[in-house]
Amino acid sequence: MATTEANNRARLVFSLFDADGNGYIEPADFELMGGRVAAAVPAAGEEAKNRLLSAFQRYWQTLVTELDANGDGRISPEEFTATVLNPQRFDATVSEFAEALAALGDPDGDGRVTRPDFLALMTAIGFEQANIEALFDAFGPDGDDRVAVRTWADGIRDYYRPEKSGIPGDHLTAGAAG
Ligand SMILES: [Ca+2]
Ligand SMILES: [Ca+2]
Repeated sequence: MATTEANNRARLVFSLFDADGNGYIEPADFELMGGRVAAAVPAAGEEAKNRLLSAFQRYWQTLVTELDANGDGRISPEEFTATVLNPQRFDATVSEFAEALAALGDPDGDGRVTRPDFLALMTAIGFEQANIEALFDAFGPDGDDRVAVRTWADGIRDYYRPEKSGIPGDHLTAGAAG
């Protein structure tokens, strides 16, 4: 059973990953979003950017392999709902994406992500600023207003857990779900 919060989180992911807004997730959406996210932190190295781009590619491959029930080469909102029904099929892909995204937010490699870099990356994915700020605060930033790369990556994994509610990631759907 997926919680209401988990379904809201999945709906939000679908709407953002449908980057061109045509109602389906397709390879073009991942190209669009990949380009945006890779450019969000100018100080990030090529290796980190390429890692993120390949994580996005794997994400698409997993979606089309696991969810394209009618075989039309694109993922409809109805097909996407299976992500919360069969989370184990996505664990490895989500984890790779989580690590790659969080690492991109740490260009100087100190294991911490600053608020401006966090904001830039999450805005590139398509989240709203107020939601992003609330999430960052929920992660418990340190005295220099940074959160651990590990905390963020774990937060992304939690976001995709269908049994979870009341997690920091639920700040992202506030006012956006429905
Ligand atoms: Ca689309
Ligand atoms: Ca389909």
